[in-house]
Amino acid sequence: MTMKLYYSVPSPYARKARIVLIEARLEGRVETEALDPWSDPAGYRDHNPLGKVPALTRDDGPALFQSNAVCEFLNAEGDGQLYPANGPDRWTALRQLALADGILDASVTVRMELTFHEPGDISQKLVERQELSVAQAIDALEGEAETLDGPITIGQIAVASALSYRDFRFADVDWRTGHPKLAAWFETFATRPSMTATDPAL
Ligand SMILES: N[C@@H](CCC(=O)N[C@@H](CS)C(=O)NCC(=O)O)C(=O)O
Repeated sequence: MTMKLYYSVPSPYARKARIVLIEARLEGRVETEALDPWSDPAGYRDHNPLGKVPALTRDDGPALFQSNAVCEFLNAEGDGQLYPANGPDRWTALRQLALADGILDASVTVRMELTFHEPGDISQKLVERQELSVAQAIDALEGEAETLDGPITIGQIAVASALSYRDFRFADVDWRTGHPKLAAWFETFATRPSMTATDPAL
C-alpha cells in the first residue's frame, strides 16, 4: 500500500503521528511531506477538508485525518504494539493520551489567541482558563508518573509530544519545578531516536 503522511514541523499533533511512524517501524513504507496548513496548499483540503495536519493518504481508501485516527491506523499497519489490548494498561494509556491532548488543545488555543488578536483584544480570561487546564493536567501526570514507565504506548508518545510543545512554544512557563518525576521521565524519553528525529527545536 502507498501511504503518505502530511505534517508540519511545529505541529505537536502531527508529531504524535511522526513518532508512531518511527516506533511502528514504518519508515520507508510511508512517505512524508511537510507543509504549512495555514497557507492552504493547493489540493490539500481534497485530502483533509478541515485543512489541518496531520493527514494520511493511502491508495486503498480515503485519507485519514485527526491525529488519533492517523496514529491508530499507522500502529495497525506497523508493529501494532503502541495500543495495549483491552485491560488496565489500555485505559492507562488512553487516560495519558487524553491528558496530553488536553494540554495540546489548551496550549494551541492560547497560541491562537495570542497570534490572531491584537494585544488589547486578547481575552485574559480565556488564556488563564486554558493555562489552568495545562497546569492541572501536568499536576495529574506528576501524580501518576510511575504509570509512564514500561513499554512505550500511545499515551507516553502523546505526553512527550505535549511536554515538548510546552518547551517549544511556552519556554517561559516552567513546568518542571514541582514535577520532578515527570521531568525525569521526560528527560529520558526525549532521547529516543523517534523524539530527536521529530523535535521542532532541533
Ligand atoms: N485535533 C486535531 C488538531 C490538528 C491541528 O489543530 N493541527 C494544526 C497544527 S498544530 C493545524 O493544522 N492547524 C491549521 C488550521 O487550524 O487551519 C488532531 O488531533 O489532529
